[in-house]
Amino acid sequence: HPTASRRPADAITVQSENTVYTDEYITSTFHNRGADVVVQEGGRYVVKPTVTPFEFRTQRKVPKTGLMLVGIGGNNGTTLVATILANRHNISWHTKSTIQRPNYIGSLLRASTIRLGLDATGKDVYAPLSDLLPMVHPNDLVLGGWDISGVPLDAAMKRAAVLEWDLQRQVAPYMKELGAPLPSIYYPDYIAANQEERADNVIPGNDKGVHLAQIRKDIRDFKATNGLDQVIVFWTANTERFSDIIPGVNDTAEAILASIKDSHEEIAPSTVFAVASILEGVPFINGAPQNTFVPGVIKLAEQRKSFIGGDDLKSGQTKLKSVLAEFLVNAGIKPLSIASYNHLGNNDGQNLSSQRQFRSKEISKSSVVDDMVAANHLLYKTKAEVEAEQGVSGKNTKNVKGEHPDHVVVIKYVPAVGDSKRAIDEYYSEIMGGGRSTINIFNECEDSLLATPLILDLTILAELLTRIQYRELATRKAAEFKPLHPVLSLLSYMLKAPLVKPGTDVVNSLSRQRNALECFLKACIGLEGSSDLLLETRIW
Ligand code: NAI
Ligand code: DG6
Repeated sequence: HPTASRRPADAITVQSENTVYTDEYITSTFHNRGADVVVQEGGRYVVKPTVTPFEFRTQRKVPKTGLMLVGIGGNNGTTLVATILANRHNISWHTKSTIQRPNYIGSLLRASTIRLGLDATGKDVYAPLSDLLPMVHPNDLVLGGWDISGVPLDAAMKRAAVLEWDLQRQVAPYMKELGAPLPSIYYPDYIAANQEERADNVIPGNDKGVHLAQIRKDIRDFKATNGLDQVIVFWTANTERFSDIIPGVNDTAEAILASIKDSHEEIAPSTVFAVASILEGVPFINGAPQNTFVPGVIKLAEQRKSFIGGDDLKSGQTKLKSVLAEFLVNAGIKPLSIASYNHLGNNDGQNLSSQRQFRSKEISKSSVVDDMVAANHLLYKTKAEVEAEQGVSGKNTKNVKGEHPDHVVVIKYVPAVGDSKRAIDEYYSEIMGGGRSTINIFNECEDSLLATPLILDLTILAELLTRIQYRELATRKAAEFKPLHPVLSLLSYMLKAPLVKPGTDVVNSLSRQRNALECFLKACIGLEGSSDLLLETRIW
C-alpha cells in the first residue's frame, strides 16, 4: 500500500543557496516573516512588518527508535502493535467483502501530501509529507511498554475486539512473541473504580520514588536490550482524574521531585512516567486528557531540555469541531451553541462513565473553540466590552467573561456498540437579520482505528523534532545551534488540548495547526511556507 511503502531517504532535494546538504546535516536559511501591531484608540491598527533570519539544522541519520506505550494492552495499544506487525509482515486479511491490505491510512505523515510547486506544464506537484525530511518508518519502530493488566498482547488484542478476526488470527503469533506488558503503576484513586479487576500487573508497594526508579530502569533496559538510539514514551493508558495543583507540591521542578520521593497523593501515575522520561532524556507524549503536565513537570522538562507533548488525541468529533467552528466564525456566522454527544462501548467508555475521569475528557473536548471565538470580536463581545455594557469595573470584573457560545459535551457508555463510537453534534448559529442556522452531524467509526495513526504521527514527529536545531542569524544571540523548546507545540494537529510553551497562546484551528507544521518542515529544507496566493494564476 502506498502509505506503507518505503521511499528514498533523499526523495526531495532542494536546489537553492538557502539549503546545504552534508552527510550529517541538512542546513537551511529561513526568513521568519511577521508583523508588530499597535492598536490605537478609535480602533486604528498600525502594522510594522518584521523579518527574522534563522538557520535550521536537521540531523540526517534516522535513529533506531523504540516506542514504549503506557497502556499497551488496551484498544489503542494493541491496535497499534497489530497494525505495525501487519504492515511489517505484509499480512493481508479477508473481510466479508474483500481482501484487505495493511496500510497507514489516517496518518498525516504517511497518508497525506504537501504541495511543492508547479511542474513544467504548470500543474501542481504534491509529495508525501513524510518525504520532506528523513523520518522513522513506522514498520521500523521497536515496540514495548507497560500495562496494569498482565494479559499477553495476543489475548489483549482479542479482548479489545477492534480488528477483523482474520487479521487477529494471522498477527497473533507475532503479538505472542512480544509477550506480556511490563508491570505498571496503579494508584486506584486516579482511574475509575470499574478498572480495578484489570489491575493484576502492578509494580508492588506505595513508594512513588521506587516506582519512578523502576520506570527509569525499564526505559534504560529497553534501550540497551534492543540496541536503540532513541525511545519515545507514550501515554495511551486510561484517562486519569485531574491532579490538584498545590504550591510546594507540584508547581516547581524541585517540588515535583520531592513530592514523588515523599509519595504525595497528588502525584498521578502518568506524572511519574513523564518525570521518568524527562530524567532519562527521552520524549514523553500524553495521549489522554488529564493534567499530567502539572507546572512542575513543565519546569523540569525545561530545566533538563527534555521534550514533552500533549494532551489527548484529537481523533474524530473534536477534529471536526476544530474545522467547523473555524469555518463558521471565519465565514462571519455566529455559533450560539455547540452540543456534542457521544456514546461508545469500549473500556475507554467504561472508564469515562466515572465522573472524575469524564471531567478530564470534558475539559479537553471543550477548550477547542476558544481561540476561534476570541479571534472575532465582531461576532463575540470581548470581556472589556461586556464589562462596559454591564457598567462594572475594578474588583467586580473578576467574574465577567467575554461572550462565548454555549458548549456542552456528553459521553455515555453503551457496551453493545464496542469500539464503534457514535458522535452527534449540533451547531446552532445566528445568521443575518436574526435568522438561525442549524447543522447536525452524525459520525460513526471505530475509535481506535482513528486514534492509532495519530500515535504514530506523534511518535515519528517527536523523534524528528529532537534532531532539529536552530540559531537566530540576525542578532547573533547564539552562535551555537540550540534544540527547540521542550514543549512540542508543533504536535498540536493531533491533540485536543495542545500543550504550548508557557506564556504563549494555544492554536486550535486544524488548518492553522497543519499549516504551522508544514511551514516548519518546509523551512527546514529552505522552502517558504505553503502559499495559496497562487499569484501566477492571478496575473497575465
Ligand atoms: P483502553 O481502556 O482500551 O486502554 C487503556 C489501557 O491502559 C488498558 O489496557 C489499561 O489496563 C491500561 N492502564 C490503565 N492505567 C494504567 C497505568 N497506570 N499504567 C499502564 N497501563 C494502564 O483505552 P483506549 O481506547 O486504548 O484509549 C487509551 C487512552 O487514549 C484513553 O485515555 C483515551 O481516553 C485516550 N484516547 C483514546 C482515543 C480513541 O479513539 N481510542 C482517542 C483519544 C484519546
Ligand atoms: C468518548 O468521547 C471517548 C473519547 O476517548 C474519545 O473517543 C476520544 O477522546 C476522541 O475524541 P474526539 O472528540 O477527537 O472524537
